[in-house]
Amino acid sequence: MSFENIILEVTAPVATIFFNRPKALNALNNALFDELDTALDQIAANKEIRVLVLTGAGDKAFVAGADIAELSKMSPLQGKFFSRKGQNVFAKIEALPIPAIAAVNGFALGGGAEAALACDFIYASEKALFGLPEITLGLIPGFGGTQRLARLVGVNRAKEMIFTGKPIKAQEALEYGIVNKICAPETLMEEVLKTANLIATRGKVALRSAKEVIQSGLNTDLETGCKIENDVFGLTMSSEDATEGTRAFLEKRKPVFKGDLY
Ligand code: CO8
Repeated sequence: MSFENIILEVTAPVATIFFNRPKALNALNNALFDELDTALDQIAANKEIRVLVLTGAGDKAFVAGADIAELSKMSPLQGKFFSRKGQNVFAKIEALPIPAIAAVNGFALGGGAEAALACDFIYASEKALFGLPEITLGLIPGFGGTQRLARLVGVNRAKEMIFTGKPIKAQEALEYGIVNKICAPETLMEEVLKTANLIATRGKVALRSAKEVIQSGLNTDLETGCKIENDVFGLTMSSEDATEGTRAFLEKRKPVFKGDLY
């Protein structure tokens, strides 16, 4: 499948997906979701890729939301299916066996904020603006935003953002814990790639395990979460990477993680 609405750039060990509809500020339409879904499958199947970065093409937007022109023509049932499609594709980012970092280079509104929230963490440009403005359109977030934002920043802050529809700047997003780091626009990708490449040196099996355990644990109580951690810890110990990592430490050398699964 060739892509028109996204760009997939693979420079192993990092893959970068650019949302690529700059004339519409990278708004998310049906075709874009289909392409993103396919790209995520390709990335998950590629052993050489250890980290995914998501960003927006152009210098103005990460993603300015769902495509309002497309949305306005949908029947309620089509809207429901579209919402489900977006939820499923973003859930795929969350369930990806490798870490995903959002490099938010501008507007991250509505579906754009929801895309970023589905990533494992976010670096943002000083110019970034986060918001869930659906309420201003007479709508509510529909790609997981009501759930992920409330879990990340707490119920009351999420309610304020969703009820007012008012976007917040990068600094406030940092204070809320939405963003891990703010960078100058011209150094954003450099900073993201630096972190991505550092993560890529770590064991792929352990990264996958850590992501899975954190994610599963978030949706359960502490005791169950620790039980999941305990089981996955045991499984992770059986990996070649774990043998290599501990041996390399004792031999005072850098580990070489192959990431192979038995
Ligand atoms: N959808 C479609 N086109 C868009 C969108 C969008 N979300 N955002 C911007 N564009 C287009 C504009 O129409 C304009 O196109 P044209 O040049 O052809 O007129 C072009 O991009 C540039 O936009 P502006 O001229 O408006 O640029 P400004 O710099 O003046 O403003 C803003 C930038 C503030 C980002 C402004 O464009 C804006 O407010 N955009 C809409 C933001 C928004 O409301 N997003 C939420 C959308 S709804 C949503 O995401 C719901 C998700 C869940 C859906 C569930 C499925 C049913």
